[in-house]
Amino acid sequence: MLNVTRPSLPDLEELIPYLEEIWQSGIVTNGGKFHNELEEALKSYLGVNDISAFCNGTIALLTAIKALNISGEVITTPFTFSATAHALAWNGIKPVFADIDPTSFNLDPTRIEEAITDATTAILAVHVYGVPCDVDAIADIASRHNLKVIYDAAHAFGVNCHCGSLLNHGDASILSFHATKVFHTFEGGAVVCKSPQDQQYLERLRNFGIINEVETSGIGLNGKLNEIQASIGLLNLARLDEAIAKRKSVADVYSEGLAEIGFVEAARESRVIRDNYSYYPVLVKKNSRLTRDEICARLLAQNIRARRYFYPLVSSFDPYKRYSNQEQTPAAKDIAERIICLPIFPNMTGAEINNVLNVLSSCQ
Ligand code: T4K
Repeated sequence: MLNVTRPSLPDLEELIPYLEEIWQSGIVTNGGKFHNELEEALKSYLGVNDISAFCNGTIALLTAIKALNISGEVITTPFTFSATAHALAWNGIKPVFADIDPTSFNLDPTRIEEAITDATTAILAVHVYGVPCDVDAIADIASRHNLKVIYDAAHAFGVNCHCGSLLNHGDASILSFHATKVFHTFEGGAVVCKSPQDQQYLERLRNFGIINEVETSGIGLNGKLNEIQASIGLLNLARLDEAIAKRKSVADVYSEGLAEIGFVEAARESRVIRDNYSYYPVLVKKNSRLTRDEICARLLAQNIRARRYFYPLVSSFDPYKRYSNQEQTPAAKDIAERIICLPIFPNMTGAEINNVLNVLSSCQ
């Protein structure tokens, strides 16, 4: 089966020395040597002042929301993975879904502004597929309405926008290091905060709120990344540029092939200065002979499991549907009904890419 992604794994022999050292030291978690080395390496790779590693992206987001003391209502996108809205709801916050821009697939700033009420305290925007949100417009809205901004940058590892690392925008950005991501630690995540005080408080919350053996402050949780995850991260980071270059080659072949196939359009956007090629989304045109689901079924019949990220919209899920309505976000509804994410990963072979293109071509 050709899945939407396949994780890059370091050579097993490279991992052995890390495991030996972990076994010898007996320190397997709670801020061990490799954990600290990974945080340092990530700071310099990503071009950020500080970063805190987490056990996964969802817990990273949950903790960032808590650290920033966000409450009430938060404006977010329905076109995302469920974790984005769930992290708000777990914090007792109401996610308010605003519509997206049909070219970037990210929150449309004008729709954000319309959704602001007296209860709004923050904007939680997602850089979907690693394409940067309109960070300047969002910063402007936030400062005029005194709102915090969190970016769910789960897809945006290593992405640069017009002014350097995308992660330097907003009060905090969160990353996912899940196995399906460009950079991974099997499971993992991280948070970059703008303010050093927020970063410090976040790190305390990551470890139950513990200050010292006798003092705890803040309702913390266990968000720590362990030493084996950190070792995988260090090994993957060393090969990341190579992996991203391979992803780019796959994307280039797709783009060339898709130019000949009329019923889909490549869905990429121009604000990216340095892309990570984490996903390869295509949109099925409205006048296409086959529906998106019929095309996915044809691909599956040839053992190609493309994915409909992000269909259905999160706003239609059980916890949210009682107060949200897909008709209020027509652009998101339309994109969710026409999107297909094609398989893309560093070691995808030419034959695998051609297979995908051939099936798509036969759907014309
Ligand atoms: N915010 C956003 C915007 C996100 O997209 C995500 C996660 C988060 C927050 C939360 O971050 P984490 O807490 O996950 O760190 C996958 C991922 O599990 C999820 O991390 C990701 N977004 C989401 C978009 O995709 P599924 O349910 O589609 O995963 P699954 O198991 O179907 O995997 C996809 C394909 O990958 C499989 O067909 C096979 C392949 N695969 C997967 C795994 C786990 C492998 O080849 N090896 C593997 O180990 O959610």
